[in-house]
Amino acid sequence: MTSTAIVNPTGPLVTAYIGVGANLGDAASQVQRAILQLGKLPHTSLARQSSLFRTAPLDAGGDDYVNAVACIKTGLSAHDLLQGLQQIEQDFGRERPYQNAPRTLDLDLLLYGQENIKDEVLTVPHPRMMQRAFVLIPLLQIDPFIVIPNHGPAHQFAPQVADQLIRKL
Ligand code: PH2
Ligand code: MG
Ligand code: MG
Repeated sequence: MTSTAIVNPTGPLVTAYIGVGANLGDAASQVQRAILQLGKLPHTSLARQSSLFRTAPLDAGGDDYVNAVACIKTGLSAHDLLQGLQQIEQDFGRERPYQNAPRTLDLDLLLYGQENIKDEVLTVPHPRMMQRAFVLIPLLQIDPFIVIPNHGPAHQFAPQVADQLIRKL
């Protein structure tokens, strides 16, 4: 990261949730190491992480994914956090040959406090998180009562993803 703006250096940290996925290389190792890297971003600590899950690719080809969700506390703005996530993806050799191509690491900003953000680079809450078992199930594991801004309690979406293959590693 080139520069890091702190939202409010004396104020409370923001709780953010990150979706982590990989289906290229040693996916489980990459996911676990990436989660630890999240806690090394500036002004950021790792609060909780879900189990690692093996999941069937959704709207994508390639091998099964390994997915997890991490909860961090951060003083970074949402956009600086996004830059940090993209830097970690780069450090893990992420390439983007085509949309939803198999990847060594994918880090998606799911939730940033209670904020709704929509601009050219960032949409938060992540617009497809309610339809994805590989996000919802790990998210509910670490926070069963989490509420998605503008959408309500996350658990209400679980029945709609019950047909998607996911199992704890
Ligand atoms: N990510 C995608 C598309 N499809 N499927 C699974 N199971 N896990 C993912 O992380 C995933 C996906 C695009 O980011
Ligand atoms: Mg993704
Ligand atoms: Mg992504």
